[in-house]
Amino acid sequence: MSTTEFLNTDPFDAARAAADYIAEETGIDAHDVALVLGSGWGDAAELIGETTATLSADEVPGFSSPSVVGHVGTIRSVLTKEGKRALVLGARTHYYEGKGVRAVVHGVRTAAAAGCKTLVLTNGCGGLNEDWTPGTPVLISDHINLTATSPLEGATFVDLTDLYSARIRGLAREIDPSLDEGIYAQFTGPHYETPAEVQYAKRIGANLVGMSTALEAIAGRHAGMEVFGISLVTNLAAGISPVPLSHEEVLEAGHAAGPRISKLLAEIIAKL
Ligand code: 8IG
Repeated sequence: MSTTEFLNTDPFDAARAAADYIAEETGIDAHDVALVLGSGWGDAAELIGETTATLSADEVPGFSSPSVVGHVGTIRSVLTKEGKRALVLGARTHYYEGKGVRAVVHGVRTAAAAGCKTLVLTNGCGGLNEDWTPGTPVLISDHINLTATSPLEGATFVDLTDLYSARIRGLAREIDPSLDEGIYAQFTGPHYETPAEVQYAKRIGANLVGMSTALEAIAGRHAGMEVFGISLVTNLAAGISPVPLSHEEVLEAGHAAGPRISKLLAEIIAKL
């Protein structure tokens, strides 16, 4: 499916076509849980189970290769020890890529069409709480959508009161009681915030800032999935620390967090 064809197709038909392709190529008629891997989470899928099929994102209808180097461009079918089928989407489309909101949530809609009842969204983001040193995982309890757009079109009035599943957050805290919760503000990016924008985000109630997740969560809820979101704070948001972190420190912290967040994610999926 070319970009033009994709834009001219009903988004739910496009998701159906992608899900049919995935079922055909993986040999799995219905997946149970979808996992979207954000920055810092690439290796976290390894512990979830055994990968039984790997598709390149650009071969699946409506998907395209990620434009950010380091973002994994594959779609994998993983079999967990508990016998659940996980669809691991390593190919997130960001709003800042300019492909439109339909493209941003195509993976989420495809996951729903592929049978997924649970949507696990991960991301790397900036933190506003100084206690959250780089490498800290934080459960998303709610979001503020600052993109000025929605994945829903027309008179689609979806209730978002309990968008981020309290049930799954509870499971995560049973695994690791030290996990904090935060409110995620999705900015459009691709630039990072100014210090004034970070203070604005703080005043309106956010403590995590990033460039993804909120639009996908809305589409996930609309598609009927139970949504769980978890952020990896990879840096303090602009202006929060008087001493700017070095890029090396950030990379090092993210790397050091790898085993902890991988194990956490695997244990959450095992408990769903
Ligand atoms: I990694 O500080 C990462 N992604 N908007 N702000 C925004 N996105 C991010 C940040 C950040 N860090």
